[in-house]
Amino acid sequence: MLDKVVIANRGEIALRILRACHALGIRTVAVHSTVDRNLKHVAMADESVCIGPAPSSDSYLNMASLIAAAEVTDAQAIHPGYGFLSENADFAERVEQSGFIFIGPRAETIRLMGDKVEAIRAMKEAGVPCVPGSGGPLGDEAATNIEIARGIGYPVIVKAAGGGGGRGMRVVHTEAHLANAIATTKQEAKAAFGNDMVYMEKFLENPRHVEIQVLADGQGHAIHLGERDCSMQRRHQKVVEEAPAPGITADQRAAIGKVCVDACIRIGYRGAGTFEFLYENGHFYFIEMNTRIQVEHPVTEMITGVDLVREQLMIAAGHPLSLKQSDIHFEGHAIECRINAEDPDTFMPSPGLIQHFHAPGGPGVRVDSHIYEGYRVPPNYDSMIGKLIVHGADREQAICRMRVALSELVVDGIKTNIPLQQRILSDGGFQQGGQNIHYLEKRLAERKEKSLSIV
Ligand code: MV4
Repeated sequence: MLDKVVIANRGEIALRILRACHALGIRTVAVHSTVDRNLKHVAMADESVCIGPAPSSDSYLNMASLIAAAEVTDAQAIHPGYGFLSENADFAERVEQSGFIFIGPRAETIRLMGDKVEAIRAMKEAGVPCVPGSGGPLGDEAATNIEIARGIGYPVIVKAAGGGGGRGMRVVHTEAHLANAIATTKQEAKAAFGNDMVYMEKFLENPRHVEIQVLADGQGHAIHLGERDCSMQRRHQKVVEEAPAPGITADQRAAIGKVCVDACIRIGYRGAGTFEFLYENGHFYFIEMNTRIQVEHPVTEMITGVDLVREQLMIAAGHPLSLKQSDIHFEGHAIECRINAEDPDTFMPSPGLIQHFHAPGGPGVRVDSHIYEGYRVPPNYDSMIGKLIVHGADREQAICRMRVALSELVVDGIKTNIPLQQRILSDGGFQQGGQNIHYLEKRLAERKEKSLSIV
């Protein structure tokens, strides 16, 4: 087993990784910025290293400092968590070239999935269903691009190969707007990602976001852990996630799961991974693959009983997967509410001192959070301060448990989105289940209209 791991992250996921390490008897090194010396996992880690000032560009994104932290503490491996350097192929490469284990896929795999054109090409080749599209980068010839769009049928979406997660995309409804949309998306992509390559897909108007969790050992074994529905989102930020996805049958799950597993084996995937699909009219369409542990991984853990971070550590230590597909059973329903330090109506960040904190409890209730009374949420990072996760025998029970848990949860001193989460869990459309990616934003827009109206 690994003997010492550097946790190259902060907040709740750093704490989550620390817990998985300690449960395996692995010693931990917390790295933190100057404003983060009071993080809970820093106090709990076996060792800690200050890696720089508050701006993440000078600390959590500073590759040299992170590798130096591994060197001075004589650690064996680096866990990148999510965000920051977790999907940076150059970092993974530098970590391994410095003689440490990068807890994640091979750098080459991260690089492949970072190029959305190449990722789609590889997945299509591996038999994964993709959105009808250009099947490659768009060239400069207007007539050819018009032909491609006609072949796909409007509306189409132009996406940057270097984008992902909602950055660098443009919907085109008519031929008259095509050339301009391509040119503008290229310019933006060049500025944002240093790569002006773009591609085209059929624009699906009302899909759901359904993703498949996989684990692979890079030694020829892979399994899937079912799907999550992440359609409740605002501006590409997920707000509520759940597993399983409402309405997906066991047969559908097994079929799309097998497709993902086969693709993992084909590309020699190693570690935890997520295949992102758009789901519309009973069909799955691959859009991107994430090569990191994801924020919403707990809902999968709750319905499968598998500790995904433990599995990441075991795989990184070189163990072949100990779980077979036949060991994976799906039980009940899990929901996760992201808890953010932000105004529940305006979404403005609300950092500051936590004066009172009470965590909910009871059967099937899990709190993944690093906050405590007296902790000050710094203004420098993402506003997520924790996740509330519940499990129930079915979706209805999970919703009931989440509503009770939200009512018990107290975070005083700063504004949080807890009131928004309570409204979502009480919403008829959410309770019905299976809403598409536009549902939350539509409901929020309706509410805003009503609050502005004097009648
Ligand atoms: C799409 C799409 C519709 N059709 N691609 C946004 C994030 C990035 N991962 C891909 N995204 C989309 N790609 C086609 N061909 C709609 C979206 C999209 C979306 C996807 C998932 C979750 C939320 C979303 C919100 C707006 C648009």
